[in-house]
Amino acid sequence: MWTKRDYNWASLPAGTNYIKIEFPTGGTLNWNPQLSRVSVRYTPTADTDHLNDWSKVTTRSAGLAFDTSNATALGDASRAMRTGTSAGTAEYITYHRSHVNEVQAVGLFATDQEAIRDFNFYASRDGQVWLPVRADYADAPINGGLWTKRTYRLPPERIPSGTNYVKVEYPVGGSLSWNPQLSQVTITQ
Ligand SMILES: [Ca+2]
Repeated sequence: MWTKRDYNWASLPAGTNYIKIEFPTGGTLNWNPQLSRVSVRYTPTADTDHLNDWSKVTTRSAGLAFDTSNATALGDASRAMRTGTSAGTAEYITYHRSHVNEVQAVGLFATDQEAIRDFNFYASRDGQVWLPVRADYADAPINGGLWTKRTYRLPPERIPSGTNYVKVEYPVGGSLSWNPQLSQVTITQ
């Protein structure tokens, strides 16, 4: 006659990276007790940068600024935009987050003014070597249909394992420095 005992911990302290299971000491039988199975469940945590300031951004290029005008029309109090329309080096922001699992980003496009030129997304293990990651997206009209809100998603299966850095790159060129605008970025770890 044996007894099967299921142990459960509802939650562990935040930031826990190691778990130790200790066997009892002493007793009369070295083969008792026996550890049958261990499972660890991990709940991803998501953090959103609303682009109200640069506090959540790790690095950024020089030619970016916030646009806080037309907050009601665009449904967002602050967005990050380019300050010029150079067709040369692309403007960008990067985030350093360990073990990135998923990324979502919202871009706002003045589609009554010019066609959408997409943001580009990159993943990196070390912040040096960047790999492009193709994003899915869904569009919704805003500002009475004059603008388009494009929600990008980089699904977990497309993000290389061990990704610790994410780069969001603006399109180059175009006719309007303030188009497109980056509304928010959510990184799930
Ligand atoms: Ca925002």
